[in-house]
Amino acid sequence: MSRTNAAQPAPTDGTRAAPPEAARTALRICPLCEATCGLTLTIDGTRVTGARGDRDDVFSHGFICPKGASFGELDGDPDRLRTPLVRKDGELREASWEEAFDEVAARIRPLIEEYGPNAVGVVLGNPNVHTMAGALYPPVLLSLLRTRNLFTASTLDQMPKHVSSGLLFGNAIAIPVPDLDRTDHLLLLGANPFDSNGSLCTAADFPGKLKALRKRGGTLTVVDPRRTRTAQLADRHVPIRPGADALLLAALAQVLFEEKLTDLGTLEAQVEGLDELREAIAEFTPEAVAAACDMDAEEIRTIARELAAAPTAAVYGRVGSSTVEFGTLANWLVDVLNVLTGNLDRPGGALFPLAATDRAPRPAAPGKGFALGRWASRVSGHPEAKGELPMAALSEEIDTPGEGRIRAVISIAANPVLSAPDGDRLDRALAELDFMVSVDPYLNETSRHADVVLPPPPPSQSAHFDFSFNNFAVRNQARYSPAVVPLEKGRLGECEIQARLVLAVAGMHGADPSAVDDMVIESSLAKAVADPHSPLHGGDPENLARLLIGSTGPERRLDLMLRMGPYDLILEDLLQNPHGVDLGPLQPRLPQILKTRSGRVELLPEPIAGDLPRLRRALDERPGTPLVLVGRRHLRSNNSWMHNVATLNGGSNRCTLQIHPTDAARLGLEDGAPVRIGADGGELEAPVEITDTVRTGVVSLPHGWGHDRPGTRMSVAAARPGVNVNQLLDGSRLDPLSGTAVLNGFPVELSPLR
Ligand SMILES: Nc1nc2c(c(=O)[nH]1)N[C@H]1C(S)=C(S)[C@@H](COP(=O)(O)OP(=O)(O)OC[C@H]3O[C@@H](n4cnc5c(=O)[nH]c(N)nc54)[C@H](O)[C@@H]3O)O[C@H]1N2
Ligand SMILES: Nc1nc2c(c(=O)[nH]1)N[C@H]1C(S)=C(S)[C@@H](COP(=O)(O)OP(=O)(O)OC[C@H]3O[C@@H](n4cnc5c(=O)[nH]c(N)nc54)[C@H](O)[C@@H]3O)O[C@H]1N2
Ligand code: SF4
Ligand SMILES: [Mo]
Repeated sequence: MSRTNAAQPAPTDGTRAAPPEAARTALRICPLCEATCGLTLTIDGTRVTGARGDRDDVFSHGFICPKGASFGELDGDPDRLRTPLVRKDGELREASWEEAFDEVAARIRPLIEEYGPNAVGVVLGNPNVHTMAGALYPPVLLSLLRTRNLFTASTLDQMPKHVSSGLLFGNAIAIPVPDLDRTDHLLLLGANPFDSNGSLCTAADFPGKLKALRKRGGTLTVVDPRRTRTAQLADRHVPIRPGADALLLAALAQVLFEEKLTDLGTLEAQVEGLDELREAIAEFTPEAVAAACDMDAEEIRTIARELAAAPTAAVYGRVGSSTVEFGTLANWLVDVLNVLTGNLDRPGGALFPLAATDRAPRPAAPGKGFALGRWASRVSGHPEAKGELPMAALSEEIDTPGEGRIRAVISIAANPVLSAPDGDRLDRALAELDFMVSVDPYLNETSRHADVVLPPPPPSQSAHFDFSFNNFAVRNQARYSPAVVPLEKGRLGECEIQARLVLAVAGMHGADPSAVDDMVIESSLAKAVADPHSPLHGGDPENLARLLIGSTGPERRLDLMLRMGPYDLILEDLLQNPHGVDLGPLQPRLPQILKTRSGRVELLPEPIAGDLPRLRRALDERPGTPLVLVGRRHLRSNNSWMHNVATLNGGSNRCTLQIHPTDAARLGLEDGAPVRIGADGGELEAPVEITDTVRTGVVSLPHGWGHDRPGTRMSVAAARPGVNVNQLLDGSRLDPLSGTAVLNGFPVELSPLR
């Protein structure tokens, strides 16, 4: 075994890394996508010079992808900010941490005091689920600040799944994942794990698991308007018309009822609303949906029969069935099909993981259910979902005058100028704010508007634990990586940055940042000792607090969560097992996980029933324009922020408009020539890429590009900027129940450019 970081002494700066020395290796979980692979890094002094898959990792067994392999370049990117920036006389200048936090406190407190907490918009981006800081501090910030103006990447992504789980299970974070290692049949919609490495289904080497499924005689059906690398592996590829997944899924459920193929097994006693469901979807017959899906009715019947006939099966939908007009309905129907075939909560089907930092199990009991729309956005009246408002409505909440307007923004790990609809409007809106602070390693399209930029250190200098993704992993396990390189002089760890930000915003500027961790530990312990189902029940909070191990506040919080958790683990176990602790295959968790009022799975919740008429209307609608646009991901990218690494940017990772040869010929478009793309929100120009991997009637442009704005500091990205696909949207197309932006399947018009 190579020398591991865990065995090294803890230096005073709170990391467990050894001081700089000659080349060595250290283990680090990769934070670059949801697969959470264990990496073995080669480190020369304080520089990461190489990365390979850790063969002994209990979860990833050596898997690595090109992004993980570029860990060193990404970590050492010279464009990463090293010191805070504070705006003086209109210009961002380097400043000390003291100056930066003084400025935050001095600028944001008066706004809160004068206009109330809703004057502050909190914007949380995707990397918060990839850092310890992002899991541990934003919840504290939000509970102290109490703003209703929370916007996160979820409403550009998976909010439909949260809403559907909230309604079905009473628990918005209870998300079943396909049991990839054991299933006999996978029906996968709108996901391309060959390039994304999987999402809301944390599985290192997802492609390998799909190959293994087929090798053991299982079958794979992929529903995607593009013939992706995932689709190429499938036994059946269905190039559906974008946006029509909910119709297809409803028809599959209808066939199961009509042909008496439903078989709920042990779920029978745990669900309610079966008859109402049958009734509600009766008119979505294969014949009725076929034209809208652009499929044969007979093929739909076959897919339903295959699903029912498989000994075990899982239905799984992701981004392409989520960021669409009927996103919540599609996500609901995914789990409805898992229920109707008896596959929910059984091995080989779709199961609920149990993370080491989850609460210890307790007896099933009726819960409070899930409420939607407890408040609404000020301008358009969008209902909140899971405490959030649609990211697509952020700009109007800033730039529409009137009481309750957002005057300050706290942005943590977010780049909505590129990732959300109508970046130009948001760009202008952010420039109008009274105050903005960004926690971001880069000066990019969004952070360039901040008055204060607080840059976290690169991942090598940060400890890692997957508080989020272990909840969605196909196998229960726990792994912890201490920082592998000591914090560079003059830097603050991201946990400390976010803790200090919490204090500055909450009116406690200047207090010791450990006060935030102590506060959380104290209140968690008070709850735990009073909770008869907690392993800490009846203990003495002060003694328990003293027992906690860990050289930093975040480590002590992790230790506490493990102690309150289901597996009898403490931090020491993770430190002693640097390749991770395997906690076994997923197990059934119903009915314990349910928090519905009925204590059952509620198959036809009222908000869903209320949205079905909209789906019925779609049966008769035909697309007004011949072309709709969908996105795509590239293996060597990650949303908007990895285009600054030269080894990842280039080759086939390009911002081109993919179009089928038939459509290209009809429109007189030539491969490589520029084309003008027009839609609701604006116009763009991009080079044409003719390929029959997209179906006819569909074009594809990737997101995260458009790095041509002034005032950014990302030199590699700026040299190959691409265009921002989200400029085609004006922010008005949303899935109404979840507030999620429609980023896939919207109409566009093309015209050749000479
Ligand atoms: N058209 C279209 N748009 C999309 C999508 C799509 O498929 N099509 N996908 C959507 C999806 S799924 C998502 S999740 C969103 C993502 O939307 P965002 O979260 O807004 O975008 P990212 O590009 O992930 O930007 C993350 C930001 O975090 C910063 N960052 C990186 N590492 C760290 C770190 O360790 N700490 C901190 N504090 N900051 C860090 C980066 O510099 C960057 O500014 O985009 C959405 N937008
Ligand atoms: N390499 C790389 N990996 C990533 C990311 C990245 O940017 N690059 N981003 C990370 C993030 S934030 C996320 S959320 C995950 C997302 O991971 P996935 O959900 O796997 O996302 P995509 O690769 O965008 O796959 C979505 C697929 O849906 C298809 N699609 C579009 N519209 C429709 C439709 O109406 N119906 C159906 N059935 N399909 C449709 C698209 O053609 C596309 O192939 O990936 C993560 N991993
Ligand atoms: S698959 Fe994801 S987690 Fe694994 S090495 Fe690649 S980027 Fe990192
Ligand atoms: Mo995402």
